[in-house]
Formats: sequence, C-alpha cells, structure tokens
Amino acid sequence: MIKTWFNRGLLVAAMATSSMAMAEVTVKDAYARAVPPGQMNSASFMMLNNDEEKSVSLVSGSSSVAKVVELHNHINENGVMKMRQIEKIDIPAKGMAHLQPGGLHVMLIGLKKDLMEGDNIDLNLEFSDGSSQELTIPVKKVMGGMKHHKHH
Ligand SMILES: [Cu+2]
Repeated sequence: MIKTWFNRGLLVAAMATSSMAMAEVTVKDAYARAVPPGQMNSASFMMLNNDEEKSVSLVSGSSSVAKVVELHNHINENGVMKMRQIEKIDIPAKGMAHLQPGGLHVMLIGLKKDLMEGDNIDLNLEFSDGSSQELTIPVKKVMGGMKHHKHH
C-alpha cells in the first residue's frame, strides 16, 4: 500500500516536469521580408500560439544575418503609421499574437547580407518563461508596407 502511493507520487512529478517542458510557444508561418540589394533593414512575421494557461511574452531575438534584432509595433500617429520599438510581445493564455506587415514585427536591423526571395535565414527567439526557439525561416516577397520603415 505504501509503495503504491509512493509510485503515484513519482508519476505525478514526472507528468508535471513534462508539461513544463512543453510550455513553449508554437511558431507558425514565420518568414522574413525580401528586400532590394543594399537595403539595411528588414522584418520578419509569424503567428505565435500559446497553449498554456498563462500568458507568455516574446522578449528578444537574434539572427546571424542582422546586427540587431528588435521587437516593433506600428502606431497610428495623427493618421501616419510609425514603427516603435517595444519591450515585448505578449501572447495571452490560450491565445496568440499575430506578427504581420503593418503591425507587430521582429525587426532585422543592419543586414549583413541581402535577403533574397527563396533564401532561408536563422532566427532565434527568446521568451519570458526562459525558453527559446532556434528557427530557420524562408525569405518571401511582401507587397506594400515598406514605406513605413523609412524612419530608421
Ligand atoms: Cu520595424
């Protein structure tokens, strides 16, 4: 009888550990914007899904193709859309954050190479729960929105 209870305790502990390991954000449809040769900056977009009961945030990123990676949003200032650096991108519990042209994005600043359609680049994302994800994402052509990136 004592042994049974002991085993059950171990089982619960093991399950708790595995659910913590899965407390990761699922990244879907990630891609970076193709830019003309010589362009210094680009951006990447994606869908971040959070299956957990508590919110988590994307807090930073890095890539071997950019000197600096920042988290940005667009804000409407007197009818003009401008980019702003933000501290984090929240992904609500059981919810998602959609990074898309004209909205939230992961900014790639100081490109070390041209981002041509069909290329793949690496992108590392770090989250507020301490987890990180090493992604390889495709470079795609994105129509419109480029003029909003002027202020850099
Ligand atoms: Cu930006």
